[in-house]
Amino acid sequence: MRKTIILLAGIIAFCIHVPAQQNKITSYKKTEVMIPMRDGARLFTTIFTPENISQPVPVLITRTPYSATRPDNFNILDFTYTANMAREGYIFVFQDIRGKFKSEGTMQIHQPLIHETKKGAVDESTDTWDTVDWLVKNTENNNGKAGILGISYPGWLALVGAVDPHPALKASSEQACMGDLFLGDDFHHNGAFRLSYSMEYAYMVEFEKTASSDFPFPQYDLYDWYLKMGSLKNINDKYFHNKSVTWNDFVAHPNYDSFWQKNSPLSYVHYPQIPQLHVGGFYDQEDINGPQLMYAHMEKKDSFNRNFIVLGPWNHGQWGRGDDQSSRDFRELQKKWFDYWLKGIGDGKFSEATCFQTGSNTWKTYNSWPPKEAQVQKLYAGPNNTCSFNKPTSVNGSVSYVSDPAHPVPYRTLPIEQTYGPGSRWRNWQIEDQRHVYTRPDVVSFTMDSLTEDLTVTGKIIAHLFASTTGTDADWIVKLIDVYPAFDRENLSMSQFQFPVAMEVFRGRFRKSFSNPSPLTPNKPEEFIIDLHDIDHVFKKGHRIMIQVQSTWFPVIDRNPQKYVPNIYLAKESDFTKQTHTIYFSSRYPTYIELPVMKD
Ligand code: PG9
Repeated sequence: MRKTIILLAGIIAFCIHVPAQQNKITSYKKTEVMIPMRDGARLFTTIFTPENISQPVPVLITRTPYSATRPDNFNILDFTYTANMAREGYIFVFQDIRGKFKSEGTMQIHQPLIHETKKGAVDESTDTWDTVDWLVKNTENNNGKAGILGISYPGWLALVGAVDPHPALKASSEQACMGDLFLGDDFHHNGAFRLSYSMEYAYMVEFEKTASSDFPFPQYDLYDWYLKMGSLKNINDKYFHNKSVTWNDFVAHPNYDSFWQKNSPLSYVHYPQIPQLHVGGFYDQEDINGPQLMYAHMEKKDSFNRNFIVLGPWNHGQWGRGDDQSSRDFRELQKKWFDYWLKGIGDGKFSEATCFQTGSNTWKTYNSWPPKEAQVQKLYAGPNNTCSFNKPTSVNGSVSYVSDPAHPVPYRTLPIEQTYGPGSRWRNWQIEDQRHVYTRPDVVSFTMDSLTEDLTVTGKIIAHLFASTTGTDADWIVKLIDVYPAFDRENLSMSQFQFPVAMEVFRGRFRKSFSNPSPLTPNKPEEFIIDLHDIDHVFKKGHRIMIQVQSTWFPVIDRNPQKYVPNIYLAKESDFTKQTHTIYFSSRYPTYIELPVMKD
């Protein structure tokens, strides 16, 4: 009996010892291969295999248009994003997608999944299938299971790689994927064109196959450069000369036509065929919408409970590289996710939604997203630059400002560096103090009294803006701002800091339809409904809530001529006109923001 107990104890100790042994992985071997796809194109792939492992491990794939070749001295054990997983053993795979860097074939940015409708066609989903198939058959010491993850474009690749997946592909995590490129990410937001980002991105990705080159701007601060560049038409006339397919698509498809509709994952990603962990940042300057949109879209058909979401206080992909606690915590969650689906470790109990709540700065979990228990309260703009939870009763109430495309409001403090250029502050502009525009005459702010208790707002923020213009088109930028107390004696610069909790732009012509725009009627008040995305934020006692409205956000958003023209990408310089815009806060036209408020 004693012997049995000792033997049992020995077995238990051995079992417990297995993960400890895995912890000791100290080296990886790197190999480079060309993996053949079904159409004959071969894709360049780097594989990092752990050395001296005692049992087979899963494969974790990242596919990218930004180069799978890491610097020679790259050590997967030091790669912040997955270092915790590397220490315990995974086979890491990085692949150049077709047409980029060392891979064969032709790249088309954000190509829809054509294999769904065209038999025999290849796309990023079939390329993922072929890659997984090759890897599980050819990679030493793999356990027959694969996962896919990535941030941004690689996040979209993880999303579409999980459509019609190879049987060995067991889990995916799309992170900051591009959702709909007309409605909400990268290239446009609600039909408004993201000028500086899109122009610089198209140049970077399309002008050279084997490099990501920056547009050769002759100056550092680009606010002025974009202003002098004038109408969008000049990009082709002076710089691109019709050589960028993506730019030409912008010009050819100014509305949400079948080109953008087919391009949207809403049309070709339907439900989670394998477990999917969507991950997004509340302050993502590129793809804030993708994870929220795709989670909500796939959730409608998630009968197998495979759809999950994590949201945190991050800029684009910060959770993958950040040294802050929330990023580190996320990477532990990411490890648990893949450890469970690919190694069978853990109980597999993942919360439907996991959010790092800002303001309270704590992690929260929810059974549904947005949480059903939140109750919408309407925050109304009011007279004398105030706002409150009381609906306006006066029949009159409005404020006007002149919006001049020749003097657009900068979207962030100058200098506006090249998006990915040296010293660029692009990553953090969504958390900049909005006082840099507060005093401009073409920005209006409505501020509430100080809160007497904490107010927790969790879920989707929707603005209902009642506005008019003397022109026939207009852009509306609405911000929900957390104004810090008047005196922060420990950190003086945070006193009255205007923290933009949520903000978004809407191009007026699309108020009735993104596919069939129509001119605004001069001086006619209309309602513009603007989705400011999901948040989880505590406005603390002593803080004030502010609604801020403006009509230019330059040069991240191109200038609206404010005179209706059929195609803004072809507008003439003379089409750009100064107009007076009016925001209403009357009983008939009550501008408000819907806040989903959580009760304790
Ligand atoms: N957000 C990026 C992007 C994807 C697709 C089109 C344009 C930009 C990215 O960083 O991958």
